[in-house]
Amino acid sequence: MEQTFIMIKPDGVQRGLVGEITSTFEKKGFYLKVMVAIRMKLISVDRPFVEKHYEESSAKPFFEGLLKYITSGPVVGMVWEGNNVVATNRKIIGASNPSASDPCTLRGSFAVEIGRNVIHGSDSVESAKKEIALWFPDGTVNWQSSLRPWIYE
Ligand code: YYY
Ligand code: MG
Repeated sequence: MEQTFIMIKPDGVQRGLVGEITSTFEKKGFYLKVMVAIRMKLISVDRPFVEKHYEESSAKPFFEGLLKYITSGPVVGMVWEGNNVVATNRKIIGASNPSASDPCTLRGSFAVEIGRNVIHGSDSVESAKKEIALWFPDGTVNWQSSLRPWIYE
């Protein structure tokens, strides 16, 4: 099954949105593959790590501000699994700029400015693989929900 990488950014952690964001993906029918107690990373990431994570944006004018923002406090890194999870989670997250995000998306509901947009989600299956390998080099937990047949045909 397809997997995606999700990061709750420092503002999402500070503002107490970890539970609500996680719950949104759970209720949709996706599976958290990096278990909370065992391996969910509540970590502060350093500059070289964030430079790698956002290497595609390294030439952009907002890159320096982005590095400062993402290294400003703890973040939560997660891997979610499900059919079409990459594209679906991007829709649930909403447009990069919250002022253009649909109001029923996470960014549309919880964020105001592009530089404090609460959450990251991989933008393709290929970048998801790259990001999962960067964040979780030891791999993810392999488990199956017993409710799976009620959500997946
Ligand atoms: O994938 P997504 O997070 O929606 O946007 P990207 O275009 O990949 O940019 C990454 C990140 O950079 C974005 O979430 C906020 C920040 N950013 C910014 O601060 N100012 C911009 N003009 C564009 C992006
Ligand atoms: Mg992106």
